[in-house]
Amino acid sequence: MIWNEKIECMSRNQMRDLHSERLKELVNRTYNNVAFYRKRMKDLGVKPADIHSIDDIVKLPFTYKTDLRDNYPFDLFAVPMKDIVRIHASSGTTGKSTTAGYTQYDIDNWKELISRCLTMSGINSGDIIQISYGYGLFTGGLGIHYGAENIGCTVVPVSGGNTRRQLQIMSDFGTTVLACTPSYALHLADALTEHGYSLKEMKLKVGIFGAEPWTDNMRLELEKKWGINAFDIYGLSEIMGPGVANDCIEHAGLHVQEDHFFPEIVDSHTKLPVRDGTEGELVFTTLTKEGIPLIRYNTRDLSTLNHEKCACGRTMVRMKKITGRSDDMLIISGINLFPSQIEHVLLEMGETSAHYMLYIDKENNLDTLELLVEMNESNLMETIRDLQMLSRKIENALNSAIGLNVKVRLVEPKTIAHSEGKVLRVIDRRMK
Ligand code: DLL
Repeated sequence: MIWNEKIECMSRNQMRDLHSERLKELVNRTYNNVAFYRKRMKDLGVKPADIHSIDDIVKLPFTYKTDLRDNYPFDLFAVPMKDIVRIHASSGTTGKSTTAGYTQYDIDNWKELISRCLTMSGINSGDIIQISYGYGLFTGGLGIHYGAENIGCTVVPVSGGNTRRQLQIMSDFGTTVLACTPSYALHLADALTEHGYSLKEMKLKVGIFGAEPWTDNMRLELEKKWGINAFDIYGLSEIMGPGVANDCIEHAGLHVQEDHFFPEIVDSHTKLPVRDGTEGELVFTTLTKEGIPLIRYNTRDLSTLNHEKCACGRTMVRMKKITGRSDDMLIISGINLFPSQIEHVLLEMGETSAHYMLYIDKENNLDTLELLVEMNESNLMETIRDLQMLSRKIENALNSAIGLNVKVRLVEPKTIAHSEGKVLRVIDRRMK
């Protein structure tokens, strides 16, 4: 089923016209209402009258997270506060937090976009959706909530945490859709038997997982563990929250809601747009947002774009599943490493769980890596020799996949802290 066939299957030419029309309107609006953008455009010598079509987007300035921080809390808002009906904020794990303001029109659009995402994931009014993303300033819980209600689902707004209760509700209420981070979905799956439940008594059939990078191998693992179809939902609070993009039944990239958010991929170094299929930083221009419209916001998430029509019938551009951010990239002894590469190797081998923690230290000026990996409950080793052999095997696999020496330490299940929201998997102690 397609929620909004007119838009989601629109011809590329029509979509282009819509982009052009909306971009011109956006540039006018931000120039007139946001001092920050007026100044940025003046500094670049660009006026709204210079923007004739979507191709002119390259004339416009980029926006970065630091700009949001510098204008904290409300200086980038484009409407008076009396028109803002909701505020969300990012947690600010890497610095001061950033805020997003929504008008009623923005909230209504968000509801529409989540309705499209959930429908794309095969969900309908017969479903019972357990929303285990956090409710509050984080956009995950409330963001998905309104769209789920809009398509007529039975919404169970559990919010994050309390594993026992999550499983009890899932079993008692007959939850058919679980919405949470992939790492929490893995934790919940691993906790099933410990809390006295079995998969057989659960009615789950779909997972709506996102808010953090996860590999295709993790998708297969979650699908196997839960017996479900797992979908990837992407978004960020600066742009809206969940629902900026979502993958369809084909699992061949995430459809970007490009009638509202125009995507570009730019080279990480030159910041120049690259062709379809070339990886770079994902940049969004919010074409319709009223509360806090952003022009060319550089997400730092790494992806590629594909404008070919999807087998599902949708024409909306697809972005490749995100496996990391340019600022997540670790440089170890000069070699670039994304944490997702470790997840990929572990799941490919399939002999441990996917719960890990990577510690990076500096010894005698050399970077060292120690990887703690949890064993599977079902695959606990009998002897120290077996443990050592498996550790060596993982070390070798990591070495050939990433070209780095990693010391692997296998630990018992539940030794590593499991997250209820976004997972933390790397502790870099080199600076301390
Ligand atoms: O994480 C919004 C969200 C909530 C998305 C629930 C999906 C589900 P922020 O806290 O602002 O917003 O974090 C945004 O998280 O720039 C990505 O780096 C990462 N991220 C979000 N979704 C995905 C995903 C929410 N599906 C940042 N895959 C983004 C990979 C993701 N990374």
